[in-house]
Amino acid sequence: MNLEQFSGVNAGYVLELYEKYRQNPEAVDPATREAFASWTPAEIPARADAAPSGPSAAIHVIVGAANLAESIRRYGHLAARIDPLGSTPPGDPSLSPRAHGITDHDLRALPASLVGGPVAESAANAFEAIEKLRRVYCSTTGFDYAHVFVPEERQWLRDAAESGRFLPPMDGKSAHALVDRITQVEVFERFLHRTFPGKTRFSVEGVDMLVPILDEIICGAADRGVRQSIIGMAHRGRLNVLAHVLQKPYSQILAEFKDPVGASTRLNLGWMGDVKYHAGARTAKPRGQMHVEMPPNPSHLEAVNPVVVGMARAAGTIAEEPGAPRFDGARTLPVLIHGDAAFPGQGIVAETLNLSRLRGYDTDGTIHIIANNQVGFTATPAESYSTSYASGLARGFKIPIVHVNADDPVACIEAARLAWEYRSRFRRDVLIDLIGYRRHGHNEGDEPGFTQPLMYKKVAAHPTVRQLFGAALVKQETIAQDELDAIEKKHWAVLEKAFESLKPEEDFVAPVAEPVPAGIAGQTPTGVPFDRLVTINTALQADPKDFTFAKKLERGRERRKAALASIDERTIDWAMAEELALATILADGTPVRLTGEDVERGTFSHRHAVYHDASTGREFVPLQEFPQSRAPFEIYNSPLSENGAIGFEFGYNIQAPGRLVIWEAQYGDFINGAQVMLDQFVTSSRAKWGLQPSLVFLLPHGYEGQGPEHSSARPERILQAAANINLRLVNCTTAAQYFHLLRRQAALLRRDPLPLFVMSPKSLLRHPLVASTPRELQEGRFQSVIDDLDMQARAKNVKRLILCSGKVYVDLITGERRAAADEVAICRVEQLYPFPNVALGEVLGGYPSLRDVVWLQEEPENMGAWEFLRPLLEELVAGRCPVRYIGRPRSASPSEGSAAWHQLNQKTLVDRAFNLRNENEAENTPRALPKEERSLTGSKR
Ligand SMILES: Cc1ncc(C[n+]2csc(CCOP(=O)(O)OP(=O)(O)O)c2C)c(N)n1
Repeated sequence: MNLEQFSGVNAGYVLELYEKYRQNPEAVDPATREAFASWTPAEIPARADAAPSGPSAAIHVIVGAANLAESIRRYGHLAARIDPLGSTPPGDPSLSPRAHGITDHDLRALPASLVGGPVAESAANAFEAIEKLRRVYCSTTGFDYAHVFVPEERQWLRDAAESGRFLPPMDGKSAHALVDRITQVEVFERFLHRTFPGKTRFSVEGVDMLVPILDEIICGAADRGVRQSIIGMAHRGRLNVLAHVLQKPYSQILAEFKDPVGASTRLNLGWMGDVKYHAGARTAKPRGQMHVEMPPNPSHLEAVNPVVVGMARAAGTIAEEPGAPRFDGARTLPVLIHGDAAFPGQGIVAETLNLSRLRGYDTDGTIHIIANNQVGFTATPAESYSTSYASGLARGFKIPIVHVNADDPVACIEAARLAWEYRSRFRRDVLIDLIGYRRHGHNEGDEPGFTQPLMYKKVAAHPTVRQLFGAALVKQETIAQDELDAIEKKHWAVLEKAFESLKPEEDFVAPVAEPVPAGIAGQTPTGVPFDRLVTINTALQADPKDFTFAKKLERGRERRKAALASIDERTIDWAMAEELALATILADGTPVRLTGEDVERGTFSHRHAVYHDASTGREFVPLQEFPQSRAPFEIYNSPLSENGAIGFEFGYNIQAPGRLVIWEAQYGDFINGAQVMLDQFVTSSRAKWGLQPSLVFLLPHGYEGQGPEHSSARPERILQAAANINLRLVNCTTAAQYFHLLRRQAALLRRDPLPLFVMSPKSLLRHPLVASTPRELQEGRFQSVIDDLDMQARAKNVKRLILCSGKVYVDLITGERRAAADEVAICRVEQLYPFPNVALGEVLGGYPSLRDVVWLQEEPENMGAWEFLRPLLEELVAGRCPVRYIGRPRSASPSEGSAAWHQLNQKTLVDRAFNLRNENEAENTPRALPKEERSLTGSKR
């Protein structure tokens, strides 16, 4: 036997203890002293990695005992009985003394202090201490925290588990309260089951302890002064949590089950709403001083995770003072409830966990609970994840995990208390893996026996947690059987009464968004007096003390300093317009948050909102420093995520509707990685849930020869989702337009909030034709349509009106044939949605001799705005002349891959635009699907 076999922490621990003993025998407890007294100096290696070849039996026994203890702490959860359906835990060989070359007899001869920790204090010897350790680690709770790398946290978790200090006392009063709550949870489901047979409710049964766990966490947090808890969860158990944790009235839930067709709210065809198990809620009365809130969520599992975390971040962000805002996580507690198949399967979970420790995203810890019913629809764990547990992903993020058997209420409450205390103390995420089963099929009309016959035989014979816990309490004589029966009757009676007195038409509360006040957007004044712009700009461009700018950036700063020397010079480029817009918004008192991939510098190295001292790296953020500011400015480079990052900003935005929240894509294309967030939250949440988001998206867009992946922000997708005035989509062409657009969005945050999508420029960021004069910032306002200024004097002669949007306008006006094309006018549609019907109508009215109206775009015919606009334009033109299309032909890919082809195609577009002779040619008219595409859907195939 060689000590090297026991190298590592345990050997080290024993040797450390021995060293302590050698220096001062009194420093160790008497039993350890006695054990060490039998060692001879020659047998003791100086260090674990310098072990001699033949240490005595005493050393091997002592090291074996220490290793056994460590193995139980590390791997004990593998032998824990955490499955209520009784499957055999996998176990681990290292949990037996034999694996360490020792016997129970050996352990009895050793002091308990070798095992260490609280269990040793009341144990007579190492054997007893090990047995106690097994009861902690291998019972109905699996403490899984060895992957936590911070020693202080690991020590705390070890002590928390082994001391049992979070175990709730089960005296008569607390046992009564707990069994009452469990009964309420169960009776609610059984009542719905009986009253609405077969109706989908995604019952909590099998993981009923979810509700008491939430109670415990929320009460713990409320006692510690947390003001708001935000719970994110999917379908499973949602109705139960809404009823019992968020106090949503039974009458309202029952009315939703009745689904009153013909109720007044349904008579309006614009009503959309959502199914009942997606609805959100907020407690009407606080629990203590805490409100509990649950945002609505879509079916897309786990998609609500970053939204909740973003909400918590916004709620904890103190945005009253200018400068950088402060975050105080002690105000808010986010709780996320996951499914056991969804947690490992949905990438958004990893994206959200990755936000948890980032500067701009940290919430001081989220409590995660996996409502683990050991099945996902019909899929088994073996089909759902490659990790050992459903919670495996959390390990990589060093999140402590407590696996707990959902049939042991006391263990569940202990897990909840430990989780809250850990979160509160270390301000980090923690996870409870609540392992139960699913009493019914995936939904209540589903037959689980088709796919899980054995499991469901067990489930059918398995008593509920209420029955098990009740029986145990009766057996212990903590509570009498008739008391249990009375509790059950009481809860039935409450539900029956609510049902009998139900008036579905009145009790049904439909979500309705505030109607949009007509025309406010167009009337919003956004100009800023020149003097004020000069004062603010001077402050922004002032050099901070002892700060060395990078040489190349100094030139840019000089340009910005000089830009307001004259009111009529075209000196304001895109980045400067943005900086002045944000500064004036802050000076008006509206907080701003700007995030996205590399936003601090800007993807195109144009923004420089954060400077880094060239010699020290120190940061300087002018928008946080200028004295005119009355509100905080936060700016963070986001992690490399779109779905998680947008979900987070959406949550932040709906929680703090008075702040201007902007997310910028690296290139507009990449927003398609967040299609779930766009479809499920940003564009539809108003119609489904009555939310009023106002998030701003800056999406670099434009055909510049970079290929299919850096050209299009896919405006067609945004337009497809545009209806009922649910968003604004803008593709504007001047720095001043952008300035007014941002200021308008800030001004409308309270009065007319809508998400804003901006197709933002790339090469045009610095283009002289896009630059504006200070006067345009002072006097103008955002224009949804800009008519052709050059043509107005000759409007009578104009035969073709070209309508276009964004960068292609610059290609047109810089085209060789522009100067000579007297009969062609070019009008910019700066706002694509809401469609500027009136403004465009006025433009058309100004050209009496039109022979055609052309929509010209860079995107292929099946992309861009054309298919959305065509019926609108045809209606507007009303048969006066044909409406034609000029653009790339239909294509499966957004653009050509070669820069040379791009140039050729772009030139062809421009040439066609000015070629009036081809007005009857087929390629200029709207075309039906090409033949070969149609044949694929034809009857012969
Ligand atoms: C993104 C997404 N994919 C698929 C589904 C369809 N679906 C709904 S529930 C479910 C099973 C979820 O299993 P689990 O996460 O274990 O939760 P449980 O229903 O068992 O509570 C599936 C596949 C969905 N809602 N969302």
